[in-house]
Amino acid sequence: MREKVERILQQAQEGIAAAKSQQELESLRVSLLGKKGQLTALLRGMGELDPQERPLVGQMVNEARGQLEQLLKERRQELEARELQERLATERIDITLPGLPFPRGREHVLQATARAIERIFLSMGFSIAQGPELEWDYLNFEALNIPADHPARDMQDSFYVTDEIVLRTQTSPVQVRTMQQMTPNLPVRIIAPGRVYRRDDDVTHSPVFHQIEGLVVDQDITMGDLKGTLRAFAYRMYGPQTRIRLRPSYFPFTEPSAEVDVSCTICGGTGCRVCGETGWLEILGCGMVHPRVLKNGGYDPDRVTGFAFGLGIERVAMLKYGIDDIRLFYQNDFRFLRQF
Ligand code: 2NM
Repeated sequence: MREKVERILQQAQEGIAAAKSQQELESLRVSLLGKKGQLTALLRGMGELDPQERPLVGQMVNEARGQLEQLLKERRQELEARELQERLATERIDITLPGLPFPRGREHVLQATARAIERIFLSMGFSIAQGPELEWDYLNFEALNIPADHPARDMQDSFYVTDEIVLRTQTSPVQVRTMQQMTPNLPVRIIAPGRVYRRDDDVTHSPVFHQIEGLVVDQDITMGDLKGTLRAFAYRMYGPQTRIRLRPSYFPFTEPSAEVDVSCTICGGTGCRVCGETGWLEILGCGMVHPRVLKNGGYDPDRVTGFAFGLGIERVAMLKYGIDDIRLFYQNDFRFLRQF
């Protein structure tokens, strides 16, 4: 019996010393001291012994249990300490490393372009007018002398919400609203910046884009006032070397109408890829406000005249920076936006 106990002790000591993990140590403990363990089996078998031997054997087994428990405890502490050392070595955090960079936001190139344009007209005495993006069909088309059979009024070209309401296709309805509110006061001198919507989608056209339109109404306003104002704008926007030219054009809401070119801001007028070798860039449309539009705004076309103009903010930015795809403005790719 003593030999049995000593053999178990001997093997257990070797096993415990060789255990490489707490898991391994635990299964060793169960196989020795657990319900079905070797030492437990010895205690169970005591019933078959001579009654006189029982106390002695019992004492022996209990001593062995105590020794094993002590050995297991010591080995577990060793393993715990070693595992902690390993984790401290491998999971070390270098608190002196720099943090992850977080890109700082900045003004969007379209917002910056709009503000640059607004600043110039504000300095010339214009005020900023605003209006709704969902607009009455009447104010968006009818009041601007755009007839019912005009292609712009087709469902194919505009976003209709109901029979009477449309997502504005230009900011000019804001100017009609302003005239209606101001009449009969003079002068009217406003710009209307904002979002507009058209059924169009390719590299130079977006279904949502941004416009700034201007309107001046007063006694004796002439085409000379229009040309001088736009020249001053081009000079301030693109520099004092900039020239402008007006080409006859057509808009339903102005008569006469013109398209305005500026000398190419990239090559200065000698011809390049951006201006298509012409030396000129078309930047806006303009004209003398049609008498019917003045009338719809509440003014008497026999007493006052006016000029108006409109430009696309995306177009201005694309020409300024040589951007060839309008969709880049809306994708919010910081690699693109950070360049401006
Ligand atoms: C343009 C071109 C020409 C324009 C006209 C008006 C209004 F309301 F006064 F009649 N606002 N803007 C206008 C004139 C817009 O955009 C290319």
